[in-house]
Amino acid sequence: MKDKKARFETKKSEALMARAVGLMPGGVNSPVRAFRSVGGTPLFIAEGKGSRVVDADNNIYIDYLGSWGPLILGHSPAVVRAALRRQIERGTSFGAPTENEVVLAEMIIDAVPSIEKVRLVNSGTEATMSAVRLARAFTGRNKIVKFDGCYHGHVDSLLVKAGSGVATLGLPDSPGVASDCVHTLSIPYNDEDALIKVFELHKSEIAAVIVEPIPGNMGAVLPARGFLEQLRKITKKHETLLIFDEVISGFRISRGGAQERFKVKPDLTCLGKVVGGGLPIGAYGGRKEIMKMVAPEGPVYQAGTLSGNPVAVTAGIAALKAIAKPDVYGVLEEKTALLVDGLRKAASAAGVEVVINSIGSMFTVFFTSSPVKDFQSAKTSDTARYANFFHALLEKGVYFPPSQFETCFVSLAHTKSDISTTLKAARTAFNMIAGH
Ligand code: HOZ
Repeated sequence: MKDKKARFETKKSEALMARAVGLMPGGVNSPVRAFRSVGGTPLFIAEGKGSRVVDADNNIYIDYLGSWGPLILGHSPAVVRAALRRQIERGTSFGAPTENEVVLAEMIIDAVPSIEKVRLVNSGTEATMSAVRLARAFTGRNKIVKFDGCYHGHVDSLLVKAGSGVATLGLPDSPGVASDCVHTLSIPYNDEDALIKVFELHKSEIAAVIVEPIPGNMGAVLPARGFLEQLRKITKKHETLLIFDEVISGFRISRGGAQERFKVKPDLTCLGKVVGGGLPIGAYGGRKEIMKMVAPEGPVYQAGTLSGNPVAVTAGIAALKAIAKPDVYGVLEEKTALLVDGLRKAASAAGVEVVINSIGSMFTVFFTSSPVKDFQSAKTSDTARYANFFHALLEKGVYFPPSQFETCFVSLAHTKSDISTTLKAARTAFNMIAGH
């Protein structure tokens, strides 16, 4: 990465956005990155290395977006680059099985406690879509229970009271999915009473409960003590499948994801870009008895030319090998604790009320005084304050997600010096918010 100029100027990003808006809806290929809820022009990223990204105007930022989570090793790690180079020499897509698919499947099954058999797909959305279809086929039931503010990709039946971009833009449930929605029941996260009630009302109709065991799409939210266990208990009792959407928490919270950390085994698990080292991939897997219903072993159809694509699979193997080394998660947590502790102190010194939710290497700064335990409480955060905080950090070279309802991620590439630079920027940002 070359020496970049220090001045904060965004003329090239602005010019690119002016071209983009006429070509793509909102100028982007995914809504949150349009900066709609924080205002201003999205930065067009030209390069990423380690903990940093560089935009089209050559501004450098310490990045806590991390491509929305999968970059545990940071941007463009040498091991992944080398593996990709080797694969690209051999070919990029065959539409036929490869040895590396077997290797990646073995690695996933070895790491994730509940996965006995796995199918690779192309995205987290494809994984949740397929898992829901499979759950319906396995149980012979139709209804799906989800939680308000949890986001499972843009699958029709799961775009109900969803987090991430849907929450960011303050959209009601998306038009165009009405007929499927009648089978989706959304209840508050961490609410055991609501869970009991939904089963009282619909017990024998519920095919599956799908949940982000650690929600990351209403900002980071932690499961209350016993909540995941209660979920497991009630789903087992009613012979409903429990699906963990670990697109964010898989390999991020621990090698075996949230299910390993909380020792709760779902029936099916969905994984995303993390198993491709940040390249486009997804996976769903679970008990053999359920997975054997997937075609061609069983009748539940799901397919794709690029499923198990050799490029993404190769990157995934290299990344997962690198994070299988001892103490990766200890180091990540130490760095995150240092940062989060510093952020809390900086906010308090400036007299700004914040709640910072943090687990593993995930965290979110909410501008509220009440605990954030579900979507309702996440929405008490002052999003205008978040927008000011976001822009103040950006000007100081620190890139947080451009929405209150997303999560910051710390990678192994973040250094102590990155963290102290971030804290210095945060002190300025909090003081600016407090009007000092
Ligand atoms: N839904 C993604 C974050 N949870 C955002 C994807 C993107 O805009 O790139």
